[in-house]
Amino acid sequence: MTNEERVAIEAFAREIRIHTIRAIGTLGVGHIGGAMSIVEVLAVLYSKHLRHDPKNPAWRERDRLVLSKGHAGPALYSALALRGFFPLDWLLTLNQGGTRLPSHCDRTKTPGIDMTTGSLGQGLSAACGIAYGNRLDGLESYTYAIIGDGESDEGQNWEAAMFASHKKLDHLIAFTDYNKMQIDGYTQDILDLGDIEGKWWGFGWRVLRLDGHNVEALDSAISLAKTTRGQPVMIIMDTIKGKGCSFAEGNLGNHNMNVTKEQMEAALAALAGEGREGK
Ligand SMILES: Cc1ncc(C[n+]2csc(CCOP(=O)(O)OP(=O)(O)O)c2C)c(N)n1
Repeated sequence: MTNEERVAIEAFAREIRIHTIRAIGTLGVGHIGGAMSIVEVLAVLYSKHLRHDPKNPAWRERDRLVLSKGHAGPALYSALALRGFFPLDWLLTLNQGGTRLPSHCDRTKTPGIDMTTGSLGQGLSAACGIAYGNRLDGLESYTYAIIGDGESDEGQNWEAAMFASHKKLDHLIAFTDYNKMQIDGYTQDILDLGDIEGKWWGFGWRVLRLDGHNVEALDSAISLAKTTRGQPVMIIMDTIKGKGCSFAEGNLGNHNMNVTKEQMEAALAALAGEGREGK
């Protein structure tokens, strides 16, 4: 990745954060923590890897994304709006009456959303079905899925894991947003995932691990994943829940939190400052 590319993707990530914080802050409540931790992967996917056409969201040859942790929808909506799938001002209608942007992803409401999610544990199975179906249809499209670490406590993921490797779904690339937290505490305390890399490896997946806020590492891993043949790929992203949002980062209560106008404005000012300094 060139330096210019890195700077552009990091700027895109900052914009995703800004719009997501503004959308949730305008509503006054929302899933800020788990939205912030997937910002960089969304920025890299929508800048470089995920084939899409904002003017034709249903383009048959597109790549698909299943955001299985559907409560992080607001971050994906910001990425989609910035890419031109719909006007940016839709973001300020988040989860309000008549909106096309519900708190959790709904493929029947929002252009660019490929799968309805929110009931945790189901998205990877859906992604397997999409990847398998696309292969049967002779499409070269990749299917991406993002699952949470808390969500990984759900047994259905492991059935999907077995299915994907059994069917050699090499156009399926999944990410675990390993931010170590879930709704009511640390994943380690609720239901520990133990050797998470070993588990995916044992289920027959190629496993990569990286800092999920490093856009260069994400870009290299996704490139490598796309060249993998004969098995699906799991990219475990070490992330920070609430990353880059002053009132949420480091706060164990950041899963679905109330946001005051002052908190929102302070967070937006900090991000604008980073942008000016070129951080
Ligand atoms: C089947 C199901 N059970 C419970 C919930 C409630 N819930 C919403 S988010 C969440 C925690 C998810 O944790 P994680 O996957 O780690 O997401 P993140 O911390 O990254 O936001 C839970 C239990 C749900 N949405 N679906």
